[in-house]
Amino acid sequence: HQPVHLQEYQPPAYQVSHTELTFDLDPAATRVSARLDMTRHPEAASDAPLFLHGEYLTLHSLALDGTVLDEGDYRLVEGGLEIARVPERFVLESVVEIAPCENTALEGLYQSSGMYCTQCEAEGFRRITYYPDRPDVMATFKVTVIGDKAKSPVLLANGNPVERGELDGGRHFVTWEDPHPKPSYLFALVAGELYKVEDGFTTQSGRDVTLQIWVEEENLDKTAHAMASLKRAMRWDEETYGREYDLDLFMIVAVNDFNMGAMENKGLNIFNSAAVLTHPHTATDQAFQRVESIVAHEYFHNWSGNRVTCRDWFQLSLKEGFTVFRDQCFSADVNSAPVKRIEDVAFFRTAQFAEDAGPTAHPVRPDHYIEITNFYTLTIYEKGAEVVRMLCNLIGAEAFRRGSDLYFERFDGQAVTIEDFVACMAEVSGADLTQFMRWYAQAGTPEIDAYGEYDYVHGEYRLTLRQRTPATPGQPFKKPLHIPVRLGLVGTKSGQDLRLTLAGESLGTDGVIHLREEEQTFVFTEVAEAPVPSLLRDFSAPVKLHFPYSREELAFLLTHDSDGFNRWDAGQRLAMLALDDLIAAHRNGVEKVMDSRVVEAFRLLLTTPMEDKAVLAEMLTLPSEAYIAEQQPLVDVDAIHAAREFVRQSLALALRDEFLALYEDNQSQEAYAPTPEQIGQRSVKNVALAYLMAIDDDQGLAYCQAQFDANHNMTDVRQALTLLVHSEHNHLAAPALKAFGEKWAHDPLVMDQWFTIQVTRPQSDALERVEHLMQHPAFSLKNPNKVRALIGAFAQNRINFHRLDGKGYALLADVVIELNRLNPDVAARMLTPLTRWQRFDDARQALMRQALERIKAEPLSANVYEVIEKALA
Ligand code: HT7
Ligand code: ZN
Repeated sequence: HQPVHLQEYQPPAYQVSHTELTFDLDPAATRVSARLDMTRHPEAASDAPLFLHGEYLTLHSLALDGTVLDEGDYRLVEGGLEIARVPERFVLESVVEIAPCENTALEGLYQSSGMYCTQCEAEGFRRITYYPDRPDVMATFKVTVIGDKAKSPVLLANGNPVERGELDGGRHFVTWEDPHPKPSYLFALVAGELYKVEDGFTTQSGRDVTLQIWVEEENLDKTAHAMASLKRAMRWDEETYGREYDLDLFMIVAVNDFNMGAMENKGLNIFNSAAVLTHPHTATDQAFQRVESIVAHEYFHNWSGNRVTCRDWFQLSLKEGFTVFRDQCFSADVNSAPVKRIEDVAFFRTAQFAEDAGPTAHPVRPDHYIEITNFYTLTIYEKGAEVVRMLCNLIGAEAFRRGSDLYFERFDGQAVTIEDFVACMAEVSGADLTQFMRWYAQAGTPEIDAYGEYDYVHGEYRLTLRQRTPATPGQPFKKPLHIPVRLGLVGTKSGQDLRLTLAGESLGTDGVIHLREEEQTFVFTEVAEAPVPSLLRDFSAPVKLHFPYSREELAFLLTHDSDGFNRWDAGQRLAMLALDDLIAAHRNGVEKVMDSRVVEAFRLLLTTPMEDKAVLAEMLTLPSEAYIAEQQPLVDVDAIHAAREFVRQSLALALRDEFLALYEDNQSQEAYAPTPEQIGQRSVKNVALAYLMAIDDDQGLAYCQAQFDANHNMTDVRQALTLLVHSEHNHLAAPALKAFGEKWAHDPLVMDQWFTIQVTRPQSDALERVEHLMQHPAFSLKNPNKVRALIGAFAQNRINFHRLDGKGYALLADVVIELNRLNPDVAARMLTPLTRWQRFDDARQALMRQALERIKAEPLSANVYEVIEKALA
């Protein structure tokens, strides 16, 4: 398992200008014939050997310019095939055989519920045929798919269908042409018994595009939301980025077995069924919103990724960070913008910060990797998006749009680098982004220690900011970053944002200061009253900000800050201070006392009308156990759980009537629609119900059971079932679970929810339930959704996964060992919780390391090997 280094990048010695493929499909013996038109790179040596990637292929024949090559003319080497001498221009033909039915890694061509499908990003195409499988080799493709007419009536590939016909032996074929040059990772093929829903979209220039969503027959009624989302995304990209779709046909296919959410193959997006199928009876509001954002994300890749792609995989965030930023802005525009930001940041600060603080920390642009699949991470995606957001805020939205226009125009049809993208932004804005580039190179979460002083005599507010980025593996020393800090000064008397004057320049009432040095003091003049600073508004940079706020100041910001995000954050900080005290009390065996300031802050929230109910729901939600753990120097799993439960119950006891009223006021009999208004109403109602269930309130319990029985929509049913199963009312939970399981036994996506609800319960039998459910006929280790729903969800059940007898760790290790054989990508991802062992007490550290060592002793895939090596380094 050797690492690849960014520094060693070399352009390909040979390009492919046109690729023709014929697939003769068979589960155990698919024949792939390839014809590649190849040309030597002008700068490559005339004796440069030709290397083609290839893995898990059985070679049948190879011919160069029509002459069959025998075994002396080429060499089969590790990871591919080499031909020592080739002409400047030539045609290479090959025939190989592959076995899709044996492919449990779900990379390359595989079978899912009887259909054939492909996943080629990042390096899956080399499992299909011999090819220069790298993103800087771009070709036009013509693909013929031959299949059994009865079993595979539908045969799809990228681009437009140009020919179809019947063949002997009950077989048929369809030929597809994709006129846009593309790298091999965007190739796709699907074949099977599929049914389509069709719609249309007229582009801004008046071209008609046919839109198709292909699914299994029983899912035809679950496509409407994805189709509506697709049309919204197409319009948004035209209006916001001036980007128009470029083929006559856009297809989405839903498959049940898929390693990630979806894949942006040119004209033929392949989706995990969980990321496309929705129905009010089977999918929650959260799932509806996830589908909308993933459909948009994949569609946006058509420009940010497909038309302009990555030179090499170190540049992955070029397409992923930018596209996540684009999908975040889209979701904010079509839903509640503040809630979208709060949700994204809450997730980011929990999960990406943890990644940045662990042994697998890496920069947004890593400089080496062993297995690129391990680098589809929160850092590449989400931190990459935060970096693009900072760029946008630094140069302004208008310049950012000019920069993106320039980028798409200048690099259309090319494979480029992050520098190319940033250079466009610098060119249109005149900004010096040299220091900013460090965001791409330095791993770790920067921390800012801030303090402020108000000088009554001179009317000045002095704000000092000091930045440091902790050491991460391979990067002991960090340089100062260019950090944009958006801020306001909220007057303590007026409760209003004060005018900001810095070095004689007016910044309005909501400005951005630029922290570039290790330490800088910003002196605001003409400050008429003592302020409370509202810092890092809208989370203007992906950093940890420490400011010695008093609880009174936080309560003040919670009600007075004009920035919605920081109002929410003030509430989270206030709750965190109370939680810190309670964690200490639990550890020291001291009686826990609830902070009345938190209760009063919640009372105010509950009694002040708030228009955006989804925001209210967020504000009433306590920091998660995972987030609280992130804030602790040493994670005390039990103390965190006990402290959070204590706060939940104290709030529910003190504000029982208010929560009851909130629940009752937000009941609705309207027909389900995933609108921001309805989602907000359901969120707030279900948050209230959770508080009532935390204290065993009779009325709350009755409402919970009634909500389950009413069976109005999956959001409400799932919440009611979860609250019952996570309560001590087994006599109510057991029949509800049974009824739900029987009713939805035929629907894999609902069964995923059924699994998750059971293994996330806080009671001590959660692990035994996992063991039991792993034997359930609906569970399979070969299906990534099932693995995530059962094993992944259990690993998030912190008090049970981190049991002191080590059984949680042992169970995960057993699963990873099994998955390492079946699906290395998913195996490596499942390992993540064990890699964070340094954060726990000695006893747990020893048990977690023991589990890691046991995995290490196995013959490992590159994916698992790389993660284990880092975790145990
Ligand atoms: N660009 C897509 C990446 C992806 C992927 C990567 C590795 C293994 C399986 C995969 N499936 C999809 C997803 C996206 O960011 O849109
Ligand atoms: Zn993506």
